[in-house]
Amino acid sequence: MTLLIAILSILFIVLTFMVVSKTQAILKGLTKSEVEESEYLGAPDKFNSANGVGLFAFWIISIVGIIWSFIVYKKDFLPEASSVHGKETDYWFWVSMIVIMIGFFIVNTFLFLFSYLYRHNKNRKVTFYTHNNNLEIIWTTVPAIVMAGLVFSGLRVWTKITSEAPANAEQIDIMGKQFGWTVRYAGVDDNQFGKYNYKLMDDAGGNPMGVDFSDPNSFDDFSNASEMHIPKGKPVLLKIRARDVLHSVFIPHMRVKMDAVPGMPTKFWFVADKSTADMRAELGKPEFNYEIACTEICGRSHFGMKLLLVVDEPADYEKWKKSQKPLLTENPDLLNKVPDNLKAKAQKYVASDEPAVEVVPEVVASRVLGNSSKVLK
Ligand SMILES: [Cu+2]
Repeated sequence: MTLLIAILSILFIVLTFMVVSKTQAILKGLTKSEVEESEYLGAPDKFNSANGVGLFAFWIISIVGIIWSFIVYKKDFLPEASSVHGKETDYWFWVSMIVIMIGFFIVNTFLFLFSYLYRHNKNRKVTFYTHNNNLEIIWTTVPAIVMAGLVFSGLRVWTKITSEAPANAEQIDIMGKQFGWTVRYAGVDDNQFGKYNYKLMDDAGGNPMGVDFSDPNSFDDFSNASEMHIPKGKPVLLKIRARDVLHSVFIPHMRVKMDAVPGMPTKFWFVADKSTADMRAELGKPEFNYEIACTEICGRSHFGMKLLLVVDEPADYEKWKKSQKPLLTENPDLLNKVPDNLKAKAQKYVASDEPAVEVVPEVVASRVLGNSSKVLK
């Protein structure tokens, strides 16, 4: 690779030098009184032919290269979208791509063909042709109509994607921080999120998302820093926030992308229509997993900022939700943050029917580090 770059660099320098010296020679030629007879203008028709043929050959090689690279690298494209809106955006992406490519090929074919057909010939006089109204009307209106069609159809899809989420959407609170994602669910008892406040964010205290425990809706909220589950075929609304710097939620297979901005909550709703199991079968890859990546350069470990995404069948999803432990159960010390008048209500989540587990400091540390592995005594 280094050798190739070196050869190309030398070639570039040599060609630049040749262009400069030729230009100087032509300029010198122009100062002569008998321009028509000059050695540089008109005389070397064979050079003009070589240039014309070379330009057209360049275009043919380019077309072959474009088609070849498309065929060879098609296997690296993302598979068909796993979300309802994703199929629609993909459709319009390809419609735009085809329209643009048709225009690109027509314009460039004429450009290179004309530079060959109408190369200089001393026996041919240039026609002075100022304009042609009909031609201008055609090449203005046709692209205008096509472009307007693309813009309006895109706008229609975009309005739908960014519309309010359906009322039955499964809501998930997702927070980006250097360097990981943490998700919170509203809990199976009330299905309501408790409030949060950035002032309450406390990694050491087991509350990295700043959940407000003076709000009883928080009591059954549960959180996960190692994976996010969503149900297949149901609308999911991501409530997106960032704790420190700009991040961006990116689920490539779902065609989901939305910035996470500190101090400015954003959202994105979508319907996943292929479960993790469906995708494994479709791709023939039993180890396939969806992932949520960060697509905003957010610091040194940006590249590692990802979260496992599991798309479950709705029944499995409900089962998974029930198996998750509320924040209060995971970290009983959080009971101290509950106001006295609500302690009785919160107690239910702390003293569960299971035998009391003693939480060792490593549990808190592992949660803060975004690692779900629990170290229990
Ligand atoms: Cu990030």
